[in-house]
Amino acid sequence: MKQLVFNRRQFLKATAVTGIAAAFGGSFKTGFTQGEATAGAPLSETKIVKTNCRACIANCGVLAHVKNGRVVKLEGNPEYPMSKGALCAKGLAGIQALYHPNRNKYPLIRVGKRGENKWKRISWDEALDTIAKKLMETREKYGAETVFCSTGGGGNPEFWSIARFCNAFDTPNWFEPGCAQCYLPRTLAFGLMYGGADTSIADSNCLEIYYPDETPIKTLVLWGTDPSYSCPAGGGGAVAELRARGVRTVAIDPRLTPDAAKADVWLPIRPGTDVALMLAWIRYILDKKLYDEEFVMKWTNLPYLVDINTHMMLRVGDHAEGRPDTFMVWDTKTNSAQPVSYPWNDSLAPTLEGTFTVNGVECKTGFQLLKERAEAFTLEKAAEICWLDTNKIEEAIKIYVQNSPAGLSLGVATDQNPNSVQAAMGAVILNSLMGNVEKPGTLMQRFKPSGVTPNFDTYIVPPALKLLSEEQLKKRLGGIEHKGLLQWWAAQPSAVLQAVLTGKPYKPRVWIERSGNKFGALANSSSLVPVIEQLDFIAHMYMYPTSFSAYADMLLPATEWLETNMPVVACNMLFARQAVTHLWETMDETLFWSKLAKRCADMGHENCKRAFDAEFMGKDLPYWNKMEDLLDPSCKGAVNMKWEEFIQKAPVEYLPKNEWKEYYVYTKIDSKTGQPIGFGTPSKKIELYWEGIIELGRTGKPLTTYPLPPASKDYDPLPYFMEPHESPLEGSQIAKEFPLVMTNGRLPFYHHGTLRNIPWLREIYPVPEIWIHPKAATKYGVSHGDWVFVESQRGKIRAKANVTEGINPGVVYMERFWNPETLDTETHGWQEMNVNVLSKNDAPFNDVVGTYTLRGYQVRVSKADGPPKGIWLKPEEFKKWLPESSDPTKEVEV
Ligand SMILES: Nc1nc2c(c(=O)[nH]1)N[C@H]1C(S)=C(S)[C@@H](COP(=O)(O)OP(=O)(O)OC[C@H]3O[C@@H](n4cnc5c(=O)[nH]c(N)nc54)[C@H](O)[C@@H]3O)O[C@H]1N2
Ligand SMILES: Nc1nc2c(c(=O)[nH]1)N[C@H]1C(S)=C(S)[C@@H](COP(=O)(O)OP(=O)(O)OC[C@H]3O[C@@H](n4cnc5c(=O)[nH]c(N)nc54)[C@H](O)[C@@H]3O)O[C@H]1N2
Ligand code: SF4
Ligand SMILES: [Mo]
Repeated sequence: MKQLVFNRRQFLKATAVTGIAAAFGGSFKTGFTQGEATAGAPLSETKIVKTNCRACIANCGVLAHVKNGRVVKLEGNPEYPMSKGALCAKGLAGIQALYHPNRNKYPLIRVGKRGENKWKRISWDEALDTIAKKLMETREKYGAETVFCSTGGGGNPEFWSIARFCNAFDTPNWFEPGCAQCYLPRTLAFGLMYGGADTSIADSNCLEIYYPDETPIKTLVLWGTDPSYSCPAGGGGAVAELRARGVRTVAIDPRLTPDAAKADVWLPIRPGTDVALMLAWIRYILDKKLYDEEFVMKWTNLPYLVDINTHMMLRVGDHAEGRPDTFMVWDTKTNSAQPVSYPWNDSLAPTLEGTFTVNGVECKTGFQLLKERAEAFTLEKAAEICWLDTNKIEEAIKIYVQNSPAGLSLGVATDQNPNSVQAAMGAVILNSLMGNVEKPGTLMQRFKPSGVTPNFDTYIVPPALKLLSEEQLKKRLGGIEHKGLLQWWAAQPSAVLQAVLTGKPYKPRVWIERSGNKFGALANSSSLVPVIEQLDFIAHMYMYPTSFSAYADMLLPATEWLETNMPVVACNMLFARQAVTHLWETMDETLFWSKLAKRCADMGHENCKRAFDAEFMGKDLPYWNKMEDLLDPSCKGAVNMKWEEFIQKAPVEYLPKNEWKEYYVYTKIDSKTGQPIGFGTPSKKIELYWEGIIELGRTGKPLTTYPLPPASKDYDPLPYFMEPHESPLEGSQIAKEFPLVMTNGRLPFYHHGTLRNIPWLREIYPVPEIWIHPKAATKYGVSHGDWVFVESQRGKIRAKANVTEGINPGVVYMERFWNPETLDTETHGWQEMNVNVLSKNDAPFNDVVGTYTLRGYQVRVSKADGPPKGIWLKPEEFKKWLPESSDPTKEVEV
């Protein structure tokens, strides 16, 4: 019996067949109450509930129209300062997602063989007990580290709840398909080199751009990001508005996105070569002395002297607590090395450039080292490496340097190849060299935080780091080699999968997966199958079955965003994503992890017990049994209200806008020291020569309190360029067989693996298109609209050809895709048109964080005879997925 694609009737039949004809909506306890917002509404009266979308990682404000307890219409909430009343197609699809006939409605346990897809309904009690028992047995027999968990890059923004659970259980192993492939390279570089947020618009940073009437910004460089697709309702709209007001833009992107089409200069770069281009920009700026000399001298660490043998900076003396070390500069007045006291010593005349001998040690300034690093990257060299036009590169740099204030926004593209962290370093450097930091009109800002999170600024769920023991931390798979992962407390997916296959250094055995289709989001999807075969137990929690569900032993139903409660911070305001309704027995993931930890504690697991010990956990919030337990303290901390009161009043300004939007934060005087607070780094300067990365690689500091063994080699304090492992350049063996470079990027209709089952979205974009330049199309015998095969060394899929000049001629582009309509076939929906069948999850990895290759590997394209078997193409086929009526949830508890 095939049951992955359920509708209500089939579900009833299935439960009857397996003898579990339990009363629907009977006394099953879920710990949820029906959406407070609608509970009291008289029948047939339309009520408008303010909530927030989460169909992507933005949180656009929504007005949900509810009639007879059912959501009937969604529109944008104009109060939301980022989207200003706009909603995109994904957000508007919320109703079809919520009432989808194929939702996961109740916990199900596998009956019959794995992959046979026979399921039986169980209660949440039984589900939690079964998982906890399996976890505890595995822990006892093989060690806590043999349990690993994974999550997704968006749904419930509190994805730290997985870290919390793993710390409590004492396993160091959880991962997320984004992480080192998304955001972490940037949060790490911006966090440790600068001490503030990164400049990704899609990640809801760059808060400066949402005030078009106020910002003096003149230039926006969109480097590997396409806000018009990746955050259409918020950041995309803001960028369009700025452009309409005369802000100049440069787009660095292999494909002609709407943002590239409207840019003053479009640089269709070869995927994976961004660091070479960045080094060319740096060289040009240094060579022509276009940088902001005052800022670079006084507020970055580039004038400090570096011992070229140890790569560490020279320091003198000890300093009082709270004050940075004293570094050395080369003083041109005395022609000697001199200590420079923080923040600056006006009696000195330091030089930025040069090589010197200090006490017999050869030293260079950080600036000199950066200059030398960039030396080989002339415009011509960059043009050759990146497949660009020299004049266009120069034109782009000129726009950036001649129109200040400006900002360089770095998107996810550069996170998706092994040169990831170095690109993020390049972005910090390029913003800082021009002094584009904390001024009005620039993107690197530290506006005042909301206080919504008691311990960390961006996490509501406290990660309970102290629960993971030193011994277990050392067992984190990939964690010693790639210590940047410590910033997210995560393991490296490839290392986890390898350990299952090889048993080295130990064999993981149980996988608790709480997100979307891992076959659609992880690289080299086929490599998951032999891994899964080796595992003892797999649970999967999501809103509907995905390809991954076919391989699971237990399926758990997750809430859709219209069923979720969570505070949302937007600029200087706090909004409430509130449950507008609640269907079946879906559960919020945050609650799930907390309840699972509780079960393990009840079974006697000491670490989990401590997680529930208010005295031991202190401010770190011991436990939540319902969402209010978690949300009340957050709302109290931020706006001094309980959740119940907050949802009535939201949105609330947590600070007046002018107080919140604080510029030049680094110049603020610290009352303890009487000195400017500087930047959030050990030296309080922006550390463009990233000395700290050396210590990170050797010990894990400052990201761990337990010193860890060193990585196999030191991390490099300056950005370096690494040619993609599968290179298309002359002499490359692989390019003979696979001549085209594959890359990816967002489309505005889908979020990762989600929404592929939404009828109206599939009508707009039914199948993935492969963008291919007319020259390449002719060469490989492909015409516009043809079905084609796309192959890499790792597999073969199909796609529909979109022949277009809007792509670099040597490059092809595809978006991720899987096919829910073929879930019940032998492909389980992931083998037909999923670009991650082709992508690469083996070495080389990024040294610092372990990034693998999602963009910039080699493929070939050839004509196919037609579409894959069983996929849906026509609007009437998608009708089967139109919303169905829903069972309301009873108010009960687990
Ligand atoms: N080839 C290729 N692969 C990629 C990428 C790429 O560009 N190319 N991108 C990478 C990146 S940047 C990322 S972040 C990862 C993402 O990979 P994953 O996060 O594994 O993606 P999914 O789990 O499919 O989708 C996660 C989405 O599901 C929804 N969701 C998940 N859980 C819940 C929930 O509890 N409630 C609700 N309402 N919704 C939920 C949300 O929309 C969430 O963002 O994929 C990576 N994989
Ligand atoms: N609609 C939609 N919105 C989303 C998501 C989604 O799945 N769908 N996911 C969310 C998530 S988790 C993330 S991380 C953000 C990402 O949002 P963005 O940072 O905007 O990322 P992408 O659109 O994936 O990629 C940006 C651009 O990089 C280009 N590109 C590809 N390869 C290269 C390269 O090697 N170098 C350069 N310079 N450019 C390249 C692509 O063509 C694409 O247009 O989007 C978020 N918003
Ligand atoms: S951009 Fe679209 S999907 Fe993302 S939060 Fe806004 S409306 Fe929802
Ligand atoms: Mo992401």
